[in-house]
Amino acid sequence: MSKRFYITTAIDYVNGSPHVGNAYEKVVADTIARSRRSLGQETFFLTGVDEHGQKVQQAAAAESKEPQVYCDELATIWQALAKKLELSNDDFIRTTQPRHEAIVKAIVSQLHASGHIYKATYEGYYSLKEETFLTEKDRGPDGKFDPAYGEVVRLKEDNYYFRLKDQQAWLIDYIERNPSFIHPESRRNETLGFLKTRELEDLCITRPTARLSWGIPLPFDPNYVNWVWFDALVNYISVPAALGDPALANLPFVQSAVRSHAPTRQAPHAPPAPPSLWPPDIHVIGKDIVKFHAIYWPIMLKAMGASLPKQILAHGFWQKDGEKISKTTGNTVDPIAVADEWGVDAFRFYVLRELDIGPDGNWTDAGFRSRYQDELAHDLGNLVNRSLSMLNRYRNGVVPTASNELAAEVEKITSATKAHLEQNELQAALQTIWSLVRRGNQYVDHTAPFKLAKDPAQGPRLDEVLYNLAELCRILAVLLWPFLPSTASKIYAQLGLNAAPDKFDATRWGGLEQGHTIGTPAALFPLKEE
Ligand code: ME8
Repeated sequence: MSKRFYITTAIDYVNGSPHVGNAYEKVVADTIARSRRSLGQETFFLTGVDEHGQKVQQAAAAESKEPQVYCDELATIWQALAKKLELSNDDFIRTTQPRHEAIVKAIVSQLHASGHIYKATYEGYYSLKEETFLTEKDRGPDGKFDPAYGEVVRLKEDNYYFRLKDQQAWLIDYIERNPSFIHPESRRNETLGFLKTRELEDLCITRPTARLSWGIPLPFDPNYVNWVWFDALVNYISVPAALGDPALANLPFVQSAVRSHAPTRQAPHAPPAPPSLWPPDIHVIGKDIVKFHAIYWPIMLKAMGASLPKQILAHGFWQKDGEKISKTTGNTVDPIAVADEWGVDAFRFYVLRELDIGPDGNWTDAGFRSRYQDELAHDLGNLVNRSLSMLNRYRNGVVPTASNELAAEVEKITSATKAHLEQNELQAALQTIWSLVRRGNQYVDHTAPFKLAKDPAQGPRLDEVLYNLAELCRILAVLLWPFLPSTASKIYAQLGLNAAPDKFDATRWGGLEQGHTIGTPAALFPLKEE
């Protein structure tokens, strides 16, 4: 069976409710997944939640709840977000699921047995907030630890360590030989700079149960649980392994997990034949966790004997009104509330159109409203509504003889859009699509069908114009489907088409047939009172 395009998101900590940054990442990954499917690639899209670690244990304690009870409640909220955002994910991982825990345990056991993990005593500094050990090298020029580390305490503790020390050279070489491994280039340079100027320290991958109990137990030492990152990163491989990915079947940890925890196939919607997924094509993550994905994760995979992901795609951070998003100050954007008020596609459109994948972005309510009014309601909504309303009014909704007046222009735009989709250039793809939306409106203004309709001698010309407009709307639906799935489906329904607009091939001119009767036009993006 051929390998599917395998795309993942970071798994969110369930220590609070989702904000625009979490939702943006999921929408980016979903749009890429839908684009690939539309272009004919079999695709598997994985997202989920990260339930272990100190942050979650503390959040549960703050609500006087057992961690598992707390996680079950929060997981429901995050799954509802995935639904609300219309994510087309094929699976949803929770790191407390037995299928995941089995693989994490099998991996640490394998790495321990093969000498990649050893026990040692540490004495030094520890950041409670970041759950990480610090060294003198982590002090800034002023001698202090970065405030991002929060409270830093002295600690003496036995723990297990994963060997990173001698792994630097091959990783530098790998990143240099694979220019698209870390994208965008700024993050690649940052990672290479880090690797070339600092020596990697072995990584502490356990926490004593006396200090932190909410984690996956270390199978060979009951006094420890796995450090949350060593558990979380594994999600990307635990799901394919649990689904029976043939590309992973020969790895020792997969075999031992299957032996001790069979059956591991627990995904509710697992297809009958195990999908071939490994290695991942894209890990979509935020810029703050590049080190974990571009340094620790490849080294872990090499030690496990698994091949490396093809790309780490790091997006920027959202701010709100120029300030950091923070729940404590209330400076946040609730994606569910936005989707409820304006429709999910308005949310998806704003974040994808506003921000290219890489730089930081700034959410403003004024900016959101103006994109809604200008680009969605005025440009797109109007084009579709007037095109279909005129077809109804002047031709009883019956598609006239085919005409290809706009075919060449449309073909240029569709191939440019395709090229952008193949490069994951989502913002540029939307800009390109909007040039077609605007061309459509200009065509209405230039051809003035409402005037043509008054002159019976212009009947054939009116037929041409109406055909071109209806066909343009149909093609726009197909182009928009990865970005605005509901809107695309609504356009198809208004055109009276039963199929889904989910195959890029359908952008070929001439899909609407003469004599076909369209459905009922309705406003796609109703204007709101100020
Ligand atoms: O880091 N703008 O979880 P998390 C854009 N559990 N993206 C943002 C953001 C913002 N303001 N704030 C957060 C974790 N993100 C780990 C991941 S993966 C094996 C484990 C992004 O809940 C952040 O960069 O803190 C990350 O990609 C995702 O949201 C989850 O963040």
